[in-house]
Formats: sequence, structure tokens, C-alpha cells
Amino acid sequence: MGSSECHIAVLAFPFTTHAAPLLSLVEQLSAALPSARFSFFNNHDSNSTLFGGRNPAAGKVKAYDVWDGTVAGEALVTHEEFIMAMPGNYQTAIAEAEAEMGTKFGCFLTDSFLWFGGDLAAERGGVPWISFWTAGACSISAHLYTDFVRSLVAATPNANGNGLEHKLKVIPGMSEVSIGEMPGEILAKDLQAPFPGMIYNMALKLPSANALVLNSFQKLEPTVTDDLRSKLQVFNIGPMILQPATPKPPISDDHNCIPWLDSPLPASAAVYLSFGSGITPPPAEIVGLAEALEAKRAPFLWSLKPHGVKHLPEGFVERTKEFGKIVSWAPQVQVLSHPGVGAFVTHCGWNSTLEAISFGVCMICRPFYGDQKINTRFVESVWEIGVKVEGGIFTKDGTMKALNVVLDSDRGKLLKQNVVKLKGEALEAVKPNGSSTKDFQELVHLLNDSF
Ligand code: U2F
Repeated sequence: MGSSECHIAVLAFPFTTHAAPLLSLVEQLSAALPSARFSFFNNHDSNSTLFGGRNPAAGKVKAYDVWDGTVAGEALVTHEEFIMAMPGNYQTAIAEAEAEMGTKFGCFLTDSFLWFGGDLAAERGGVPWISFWTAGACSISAHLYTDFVRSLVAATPNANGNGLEHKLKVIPGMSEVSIGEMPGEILAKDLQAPFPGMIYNMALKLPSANALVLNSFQKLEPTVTDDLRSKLQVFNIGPMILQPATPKPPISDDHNCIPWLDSPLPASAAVYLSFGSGITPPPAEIVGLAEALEAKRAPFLWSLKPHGVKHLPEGFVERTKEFGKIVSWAPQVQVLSHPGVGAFVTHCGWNSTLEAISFGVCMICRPFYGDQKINTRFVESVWEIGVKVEGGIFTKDGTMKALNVVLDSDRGKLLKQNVVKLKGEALEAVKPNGSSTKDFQELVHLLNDSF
């Protein structure tokens, strides 16, 4: 290492499950790089959630709030407001931190959404820029093909005026994926709008990063990852949830989900339902789901926010109380690792997908936005560890069919075998000689050499 101490600026994206895995990565790096100091730039709300009452990495990570784009007194911050305040809000906070430290940052570690990390690194004499993608190799690879996919859409009109059903056979690893399953921003009408604009800038700038860090593992997405590796240096270090070195936040089970799963339940496996940090299915789909659960009479644990609970059919909670439990938040990692859970009804956010794989639970997928459709396609057709709900939305019949396939069919047994095999591969990847452990060590070397 060149200097005695290196200051790393970490730039988080404050919404959904983006900042938490980045902070986990920082904590893991901090343990491996004793002389590194980290400054964590994020908005106030997200910093309060992540750092409240905690002192990550024994004080070697300092949180800085960036302006979140709202005018004083406004409560709600939208993604758009925040994105429109970028990159100036980060630049201001970084300049203040550098003035306070009396030195410039020697490295930038950013959420991949924050496409301007390379510019900040270049302004400081070309220090390293490491980009962290919080989802899978398949979705980031898709983004790097944005211009190509858009040109295909323009060139392949069908009866509907688009070619959304065409499979992307020419993109390595994507032969099962149709154009319509690409992350929505790729197909956005207006690439200048705040969110698609940010994502498009990411696709343009990412290849100039010194490295891309992924929370996945080589054997999960080998072809896609090899293709990515032909474009930039990739460190595939996941599943971080299984990495022994990743600090685990304290478990909070305010609603006694684990004791409920431990208690004697009706014979069949339990169904766990959750749609991540931000999604509540539309009212009609909540009704369809509830009717299917009631008809199936499988034990169920449903993480559903109060504004979703109010759309449940009248009397549903009372009629299902012997075998169902509804909570506003569940300790998902512990729930999925519980042997009583046999199916996971999910939006297919990447963290949920990887957690299901890590604990060998089959999925029933209802994707909403972003990477969720491509993740679903991989779940159903590439890994064959789950099914997409019929028609892509929850109805009573479609949900019943999916539950029957996963819980009570020969196909379900095959899906289970496949997910257990992937779980084994995930566990191999994080062993001392595993691919993810080696990639993490190489990331540490890269950082060490550049200090
Ligand atoms: C966005 O992800 P989300 O936050 O919507 O969903 P996930 O990536 O699946 O992450 C949800 C996390 O919240 C946890 C769960 C996951 O770690 O264990 N959780 C919980 O502990 N208890 C609950 O009751 C409910 C959830 C985006 F929407 C996705 O498309 C992206 O893939 C993702 C990563 O970029 O960010």
C-alpha cells in the first residue's frame, strides 16, 4: 500500500434495497483493508435507517447526508427529485468532506446507478472508480446492450408495432429472454427523463469503471458474466448474505414470525409472500392472492403493509387465522432459511431472488418493474427453480395453479431439486477457495495496489 491511510468515498442510492447491500460491502472491505477509511454519502432518511444506533466497521465508516432534492419542509422525496439533484448534491457533500479531512478521496465506490463516479475519480487524478451493481449479472448485462436492443425494437415491427416477444438469442446468455422482459428503462420512450436518463448514462459510462462488483456468483450466470468480463473487470462476490465475512444486522422479529413457523402447522409446507421494500400489489391482485391462499389452505406468512391489508376480502383474516399470519415486515432471511417454508411468492427483486436461492426455496414470481422481469425469466426458464404466475398478475386461478405446481407436483419436485443444487453451488462459491471468495480477495488486491 502506497500511503498509510486511504479515504474511500462511497456513494449510495438511497431508495429500495440499494444502500444496505452497499454498506455490507463496505463493512466487508473495511475488515480486509485495515487502513482504509470510508465516507458514506447517502440521503438523510436512508442514513438514519442504516446507521441509527449502529457504528459500522468500528467507526471506520462515516455517514454524510447529501441533499435529497426537496425544498425545506417537504416530507416526501421522490426518486425523480433526488435524481434531478444529482450529481451536484453528491459533489457538494464530497467537497465538504474533503475540506474537513484535509485531503482528497483516493477511491470512489458507487452504486452503479451513480454513473458520474468516473468523472469524480478523473477529477482527482484518475483514482479508481469501483461500481457496485446491486442486482444480477443478467440485468446489468442487459443495460449494456441498450442501444442494440433499441435498434432491434425499431427494426422488428410486428402486428403490434413492436417486436417485444422476440427472444434475444444473439446476446450471450439471453436466449430465453424476450425483448419485452428487458428492464423497462431500456425500452423507455424518453431516455432523457430522470430515471431512464440515469440508467442510460450508467450504461454509457460503466465500461470505463476500473471494476464492477456484483452480488451474484459465477456458476449462477456463467455465460452472461463471461460476456461482461469481456467488457470490464468483474468481481462476482455473492451471495453476500452467505459470505461468512459479511456482518449480519441484528434480527428483529417484532411479529413473532419464527415462533409461528416453529409451531405445529397443518401438514403441508408454508408459503411465504413478500414484495420487497416498496411494492404492494394492486387491490384486485391482493384479492386474487387471498382467495387462492384461502382455497389452498396451505399455511401462509404474508409480509403486507397496512395499506395492502385494507384490500383483503372481508372476513379473510378471521377465516384463515388457523393457518395464516399477516405481518407488516418479516425477518425474510430467517423465514426463507426455515425448513417449514416450501414456496416464496415474490416480485423477484434481486435480493429476494438470491435469498431464495441461498436457502433453497422455490419461487412464484410476479415481476413489477426494473430487473424483475428478467430475473423472473431466469428463475422460470434458465435455472428452472420457480414459475411465473399465469398472465403475469395474481388471480385466484392463476395463483392456485402456481401453488399446485410448486407445492404438489412432479414439476415442483424438479424445481426443488434444481434450487437445492444452486444453493449448494452458492455455498461452494463463498467457501475459502470458492469463486466469490477469490473475487473478493482480488478486489481487495486491486484496492490495496491503487492506494
Ligand atoms: C429493489 O429491490 P426491493 O427492495 O424491492 O426488493 P429486494 O431486492 O428483493 O430486497 C428486499 C429486501 O428486503 C428484505 C428482503 C430483501 O433483502 O430480505 N425484506 C425483509 O427482510 N422483510 C420483508 O418483510 C420484506 C423484505 C428493486 F425493486 C429490485 O428490482 C432490485 O433488484 C433491487 C436491487 O437492486 O432493488
